Amino acid sequence: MREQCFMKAVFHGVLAEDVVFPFPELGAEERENLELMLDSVRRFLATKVDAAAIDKRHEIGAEVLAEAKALGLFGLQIAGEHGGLGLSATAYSRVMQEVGAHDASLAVTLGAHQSIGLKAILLYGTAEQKRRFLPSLASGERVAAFALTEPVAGSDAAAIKTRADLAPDGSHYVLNGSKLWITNGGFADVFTVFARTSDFETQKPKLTAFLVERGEGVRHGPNEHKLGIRGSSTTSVYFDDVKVPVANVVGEVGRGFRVAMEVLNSGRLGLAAGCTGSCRALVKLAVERVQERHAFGRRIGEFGLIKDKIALMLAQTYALESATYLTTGLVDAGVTDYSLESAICKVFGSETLWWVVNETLQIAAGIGYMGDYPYERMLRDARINLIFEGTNEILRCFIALAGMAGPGQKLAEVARAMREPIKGFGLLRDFAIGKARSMLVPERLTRAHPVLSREAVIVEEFTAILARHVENTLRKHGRDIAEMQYVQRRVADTAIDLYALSACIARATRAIEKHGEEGARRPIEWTRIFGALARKRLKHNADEFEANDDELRKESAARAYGDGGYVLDIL
Ligand code: MYA
Repeated sequence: MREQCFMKAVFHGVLAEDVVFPFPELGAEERENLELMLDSVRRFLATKVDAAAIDKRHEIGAEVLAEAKALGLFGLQIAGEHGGLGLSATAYSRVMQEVGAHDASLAVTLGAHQSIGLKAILLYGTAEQKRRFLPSLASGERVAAFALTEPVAGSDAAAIKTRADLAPDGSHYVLNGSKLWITNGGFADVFTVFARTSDFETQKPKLTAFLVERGEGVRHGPNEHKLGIRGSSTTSVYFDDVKVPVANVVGEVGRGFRVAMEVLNSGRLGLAAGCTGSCRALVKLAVERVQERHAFGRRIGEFGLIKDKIALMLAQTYALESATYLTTGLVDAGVTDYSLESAICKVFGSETLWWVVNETLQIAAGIGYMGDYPYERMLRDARINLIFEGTNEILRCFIALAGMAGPGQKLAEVARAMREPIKGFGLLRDFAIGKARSMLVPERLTRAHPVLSREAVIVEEFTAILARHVENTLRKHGRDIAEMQYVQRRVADTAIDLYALSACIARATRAIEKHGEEGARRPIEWTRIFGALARKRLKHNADEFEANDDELRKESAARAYGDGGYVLDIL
């Protein structure tokens, strides 16, 4: 098992290229099984799932859900011994991609059930819990939901108020509290609930994860009226003196926050896969539209500005697909820490989809805005991805701070060693050698195909720049970096581009090695287009590390809080 992943090393200025090269591939048998599975999923989606009707009726419908269950779609990653299909992270994501391409409401329902709802049982459940819960969840006889968010705890997940008090005889907990915006809340039978089990009054309490079965004391509110994913059920869920057996604690008592984070790490990958599917479906719609629509005596696809949109959509979708499946490949290879990569995939996936859906609607122009066509529904459906499973803002902070934690620790150790130079001699020597080496021999992506050398240089150059800025910032500001969100955003955006471009290069390299340059024309082209886009953003962020108007913007916002909004007028 490999512990550390690619991006944490990047923050130290190190390109651990053996982690991303060769780009992961499914084995022949798994690939064959997956193709068979995808055939039946596609048939089911095409013949039974009417996305427009689901959106209008605000429900998926019992018949569709029953068929999805019969196909095994509720137990994709649950092991065969518990009645599931036992798919790898890659195969699971590939199926979610297919569903996401067809209908977001169904993708979200399936994702809430197994990407996050029952995931804690897979990751932390005891053998007894797996036996007790998984078979009925795999068949879809019971549906799961993930209950973390509360009225006062959204991004600040640790601030939840729901509490679980251990009964005096120690046999069960008594659960009280309310959860907000719970996907599948209207019909779920099993909830993974996060509650305080001690430190009831503190800001950062110890949380515990519980498996709570619907029964006495469990109620849900009405379905929320939503902008998109209208066929999915989103409700409040209330727990009033619910008796939860001690045997239903998942993971250790007091370690629930870690359980929630690990579940979300894997959930965010499922979301990125769904976004990949939607992007692919939108590119198809756009390509069809530009070839059938005529203006000024020509197909609109012949115009340069339309071609530009299509080319950028292709390149961004390729980058998203590459980053997503690089990460699922790492998970399947046994990498245990992929928290940065999955957060990157979630942010990059949701923003790529939002951009692609907007451009596709723009290409469709008038009809894009009308309710009789799929574009506006897909736009509404796509919007939530920037918000749930961690808002993109909080995830940018997470990417930056979690990435900088390693270099921060190292600098602290060096500072300690400098105070005790004799004891810390070894550490200081290694640090000095590492510094000298990184200045003389910059890190290289030696395994990138030479055809992609320009793109590889972008990764090399900006990895060094990122590491330098991280170190300088940490030296100058130390722990205060926790409050410096402008810097965090730049660091996170740099990390996102570096990861996505590395994934493109690794995948295109594999394609060239297998099919030759001519056979790999698309991956090469899209890597180049994405590389050029990424370079502009990376350069912009690097420049802004040096000079920016952060303070001016902060002051302007603070003044508006006093003013109560925009106060100027032309009158
Ligand atoms: S579910 C609700 C989603 N909610 C969130 O995602 C909450 C976001 N907030 C957070 O993630 C945390 O509160 C943050 C930490 C990150 C802000 N992996 O001191 P800390 C460790 C591993 O930073 P805080 C929903 O929306 C950290 O290292 N560890 O904590 C579903 C530290 O460890 P240590 C992690 O300041 C909707 C400790 O935790 C991670 O309180 C349905 C404390 O950290 C991590 N990631 O805030 C979706 N993070 O103490 C269905 C932190 O050892 C979707 N730590 O140093 C289905 C898809 C469909 C697709 C459709 C497509 C069309």
